[in-house]
Amino acid sequence: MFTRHERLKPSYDVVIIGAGGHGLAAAYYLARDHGIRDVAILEKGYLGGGNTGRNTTIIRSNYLTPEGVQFYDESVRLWQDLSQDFDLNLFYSTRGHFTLAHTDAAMRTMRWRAEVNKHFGVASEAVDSQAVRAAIPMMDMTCGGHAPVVGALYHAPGAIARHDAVAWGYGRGADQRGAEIHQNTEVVAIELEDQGSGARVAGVITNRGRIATRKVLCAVAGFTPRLLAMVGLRSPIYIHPLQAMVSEPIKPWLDPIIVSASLHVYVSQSARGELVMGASLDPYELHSTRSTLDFAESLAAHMLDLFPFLSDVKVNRQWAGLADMTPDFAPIMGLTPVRGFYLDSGWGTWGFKATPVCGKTMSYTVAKDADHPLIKGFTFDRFARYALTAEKGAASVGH
Ligand code: FAD
Ligand code: PYC
Repeated sequence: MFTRHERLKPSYDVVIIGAGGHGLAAAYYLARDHGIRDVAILEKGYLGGGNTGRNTTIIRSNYLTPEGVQFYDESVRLWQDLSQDFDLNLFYSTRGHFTLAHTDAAMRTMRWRAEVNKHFGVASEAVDSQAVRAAIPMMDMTCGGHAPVVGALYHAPGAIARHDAVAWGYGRGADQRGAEIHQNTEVVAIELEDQGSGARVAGVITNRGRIATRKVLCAVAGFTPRLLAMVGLRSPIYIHPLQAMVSEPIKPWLDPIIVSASLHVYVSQSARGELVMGASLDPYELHSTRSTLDFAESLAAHMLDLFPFLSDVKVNRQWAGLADMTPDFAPIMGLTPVRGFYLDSGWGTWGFKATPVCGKTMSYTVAKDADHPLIKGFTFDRFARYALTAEKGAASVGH
């Protein structure tokens, strides 16, 4: 699907570090919307091999803050046309998304989210337990007797898509428009110069040689702290593993996406029939993608609280990714104190759904050297200003 480039050029207008969905989408829109084609996307492993190829593909815009709701809503809009834009089937499938409430306090947060969502034209509503029972008749509404469902936040636009295909679609589209994708190419240092007006980017050093450039977009998710250290910046990002697993394929029976923060479990059924399941972050900082038996056991137990009839279903695969967590559960995007160094990070457990809107807004930001209006709530300097964008109440599960 992509041109193989044997050599790196000595310079590019823009270097993008990371060929995950975000880096590739930025390259695609830089070429398509801004006419910037002299772009190299450098990937230390293989295209889509980071969190883009490890996530559980939930797409939704039922966030809590006005900044979040508007941003993710724009992404959901962009998702609708992507298969046609790429001429590639992304298996985008609108399912509806239930966030279960097991307590009155949780129900209050659901109502709060529903009201903010509706204010911005996003289809979310708080529903009672009868509505949940009618929509998901196979669920044990008592959850094994220890966490009865009292209601839910229902978000009709909730969707899933094929994650690998998203990376391939953006990668192929960027490649066809002139951008170069270089796999097995690791950025090991970033060169800065300072001619009296503060540090600015001069180039990058890779395991295949030096590249001169004035603009670097860093889209490396779980590797962000290492890249920030290369330009002398610190952020409040901590890396935690996030694990997931899938069952063997079974006949389609689960249409909506189900999330229970109290039980630390979420599940959807893929087009292949696999149950795609996940839970909270591992509760310790760790740069590792190893899976654990503890995770599989506790997730399976919570799945059986919701759906006891699944007890004979086998687990097929388990894996983990590196989640770049911020204190307010919102991303860090845009300009930084180093001129020419742009950041798309802090995507933690929630960045897959944002892939299209990140590509759009970061390409604008790099092309114009000015933050896109939609990312104003997510800038690097918000921590210094104590102006956080508190999204924790809308995180998918207990993370
Ligand atoms: P990545 O896809 O991780 O790409 C970054 C790339 O940078 C990697 O390929 C890496 O190899 C490369 N790189 C790193 N350092 C260097 C270097 N020095 N030089 C060159 N290349 C480098 N989000 C949702 O919205 N919905 C979900 O349901 C969901 N589920 C998730 C489930 C799991 C188990 C995990 C782990 C995450 C989940 N997420 C979800 C979060 C989502 O996967 C990420 O936020 C998103 O994929 C980030 O995309 P990215 O392109 O920024 O990063
Ligand atoms: O952001 O909806 C989400 C999500 C679900 C699982 C991990 N992240």
